[in-house]
Amino acid sequence: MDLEKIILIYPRREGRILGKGQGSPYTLMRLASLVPDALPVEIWDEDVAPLAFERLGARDLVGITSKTLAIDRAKEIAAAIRKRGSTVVVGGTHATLAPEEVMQWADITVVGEAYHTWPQIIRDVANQTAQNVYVDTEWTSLDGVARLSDRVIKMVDEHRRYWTPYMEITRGCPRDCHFCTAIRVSGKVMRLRPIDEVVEEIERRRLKRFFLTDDNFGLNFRTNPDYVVKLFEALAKLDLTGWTAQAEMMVGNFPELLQLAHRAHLEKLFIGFESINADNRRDLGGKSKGNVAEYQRVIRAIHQHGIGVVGLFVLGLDGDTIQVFENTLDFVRESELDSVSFTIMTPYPGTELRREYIAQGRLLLNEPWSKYDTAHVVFKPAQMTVEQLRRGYDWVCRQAYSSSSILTRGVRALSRHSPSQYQRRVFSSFSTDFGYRKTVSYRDREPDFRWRTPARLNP
Ligand code: B12
Ligand code: SF4
Repeated sequence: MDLEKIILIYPRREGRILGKGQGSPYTLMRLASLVPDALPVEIWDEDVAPLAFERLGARDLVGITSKTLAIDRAKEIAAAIRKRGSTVVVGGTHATLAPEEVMQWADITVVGEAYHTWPQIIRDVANQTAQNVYVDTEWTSLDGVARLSDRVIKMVDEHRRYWTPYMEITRGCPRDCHFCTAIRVSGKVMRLRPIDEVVEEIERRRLKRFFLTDDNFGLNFRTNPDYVVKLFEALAKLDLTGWTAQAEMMVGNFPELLQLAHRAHLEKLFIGFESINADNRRDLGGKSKGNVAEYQRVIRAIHQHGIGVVGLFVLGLDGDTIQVFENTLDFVRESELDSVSFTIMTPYPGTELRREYIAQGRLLLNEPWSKYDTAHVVFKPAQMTVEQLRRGYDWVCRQAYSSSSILTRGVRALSRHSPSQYQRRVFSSFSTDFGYRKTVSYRDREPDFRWRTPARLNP
């Protein structure tokens, strides 16, 4: 069969923010770049525009990317597409973690990275020899893999249509936190993209700012310092406004690298402190130990080099009682964090955590996948009721994301820069907190959630 076109779909979640999509569809841009030049390819991002099902026919191949929280929408989209006779391929996080579920409604299910299987699928569908499942969990080298093509860069037009461009420099994480899905999607081997390819991509995409998709970029400070030095030297030469990355707190122990990072235009590090409660030590995967004095030291050490710190905290771990909410908020207020994110512990499919909850009879079995957005409780906490965790989380978010709290943190973050930098930094000083506030506000749809009404912590 001669394929007519390939469509790649990102199912709706956030919608647009002030007319633009939140972040560029980087996953789909990489996959679209693997489509042979002779075949037309399009990216349909449902957050940015409604899906044009009427344009699909029997000779089209449609790929859908999947996160757990959007999988029900992906399923609806697949059904609509199959009615038009097109072939549906589903890959990404949820397809990798729960392939047996996705196989029930997709023509083809893709497990793992598709850098090698996706081109194979295109060939097999054209030859009518496609299988139901393709698995790629070899975690092969990233050298020269899925370089963004010019036609894809032009088609996506990310500067005009999106607020945040994404970029991958390293992939994987050798730690094995029992709640983490990222390692099951990106592998446990840390892989590094060649620095000349990274620089070439930044220049060709004309990026000034970007958010790294790397799950634990900071770990490279310890495991691959030579690579990090060379990367920072190369980035320092570029005309960048600033970039952000995820890291664990031990980056605070590498002052020379932080100094170089600042020169390389690193603007903010998202640090997984995870919990201020030392009773959770066992669950924190060895990277943070609930030692708040150490957290404060690390925040100061990073700030000293002119780099901002976004603190990431998880609530509802087994050591948490209702006291954790006030204690976390107190820590956030006392620390000089630039922005904060709170998530509720979430037992994603494929994780050790989920297996534990199931074995202990603690998983709430009737919750839909859409509630796996880290802002809903989908399990029974060990030392609280479901309702207490829910209300406590609401309360922390309402306090921390009130307009005055966001303003205080944003102004403080801005004041760390020289006045000549204010104009450049004003957007990023406030955007992270507002982004998180928007994520939490999905809860607005629930009748008893109000931004301004104080919640009772102890119902
Ligand atoms: C960047 C990122 C984001 C960005 C979004 C980027 C975007 N436009 O999609 C932001 C910061 C907005 C974000 C938000 C959230 N994220 Co996020 N995010 C990531 C991260 C770090 C990297 C993803 C990425 O772009 N990787 C680079 C690209 C090139 O690789 P890839 O996406 O893995 O795609 C490859 C394969 O999966 C496969 N593939 C993917 N799709 C398809 C489709 C087809 C057809 C095929 C053939 C193959 C295929 O091929 C690709 C090439 O190898 C992942 C962690 C991870 N390692 O996956 C978490 C991750 C996906 N996020 C996660 C979560 C939980 C969230 C949030 C709920 C967090 C929160 N509390 O706000 C929100 C949800 C927002 C939403 N709308 O879905 C979880 C998902 C868990 C799950 N089971 O669904 C992950 C796995 C991290 C984690 N905590 O474990 N996220
Ligand atoms: S350190 Fe982060 S990316 Fe690595 S396994 Fe733990 S949670 Fe996952």
